[in-house]
Amino acid sequence: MLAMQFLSLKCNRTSQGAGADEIYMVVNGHRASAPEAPDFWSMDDGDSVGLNFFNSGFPPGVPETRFTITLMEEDTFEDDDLGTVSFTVNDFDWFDDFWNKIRELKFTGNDADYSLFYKFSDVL
Ligand SMILES: [Ca+2]
Ligand SMILES: [Ca+2]
Repeated sequence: MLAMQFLSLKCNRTSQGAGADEIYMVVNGHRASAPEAPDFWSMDDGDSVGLNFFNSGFPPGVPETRFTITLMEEDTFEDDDLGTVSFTVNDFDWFDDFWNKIRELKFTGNDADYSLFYKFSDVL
């Protein structure tokens, strides 16, 4: 079945406020973050983290299914929303190196600048 394969997340600029960001993602309603506690990636300007997971919320044979990805920054009282990107596979050109192309999503809310790299993958 078709899935998003998340490759890496790069912090080009942290969000408003001093110091590093505590980043997690919400992918189709499910929180995705660092594999061990603490439950986020601590990221500063120029940092990059390798990701190695697939979105698993995508039913087989349903390219209309929507991917919705939100990048969040954890704070003590209220987490900051750094932006949401939403698309379906049908928004892309199947004949333009569909499976191999490394794609980038940008998240620029709260004065931040993050790049999330992924590709589409056919997983069993
Ligand atoms: Ca924070
Ligand atoms: Ca914050």
